[in-house]
Amino acid sequence: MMAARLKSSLSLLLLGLLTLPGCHPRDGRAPLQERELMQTSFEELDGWGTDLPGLTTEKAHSGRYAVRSSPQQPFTVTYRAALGRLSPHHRPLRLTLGAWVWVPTPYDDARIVLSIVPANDPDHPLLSQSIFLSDSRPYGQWKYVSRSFNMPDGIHSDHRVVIYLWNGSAGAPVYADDLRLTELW
Ligand SMILES: [Ca+2]
Repeated sequence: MMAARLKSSLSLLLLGLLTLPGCHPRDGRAPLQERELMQTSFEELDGWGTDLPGLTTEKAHSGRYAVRSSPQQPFTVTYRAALGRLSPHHRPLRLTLGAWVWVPTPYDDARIVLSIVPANDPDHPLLSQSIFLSDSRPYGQWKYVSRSFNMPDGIHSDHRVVIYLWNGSAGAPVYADDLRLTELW
């Protein structure tokens, strides 16, 4: 009786383990996992000089600092990193960028831009796409936005990932904080 119950429990346990996500290797490979490539709350930029356009303490989702775009300061401090430094052993297939943003109204159509550019030719990006910050509610408070970007053919380790907040045609300041860039790997 006891042995039968134990056996039944073991079977259930095994069944549970087999149905857990992550226990089914895909074609012999480990399951895809999210890997963090970059995250910033902008706190660490404090004290690094005056050439940090848009860095502000007017509003923040975390800590004291965020970035702010406005008609007077349309481009904010820019993140640049070589793909080969972010993903040293492979070419990423898809990147996901998430951020907390503060947008006053649906008409303030600022955006966070993600580009992949040649190191020596930044004016000719292989990819340049945006998260449109005024497309979703709420307004006048912090909200989370994210978007995934499929990597174009032909990328290599020397290409740069470029990320910044851009004012677009917004008439009032827009804020962003707690940016996080990940890949599925
Ligand atoms: Ca912050």
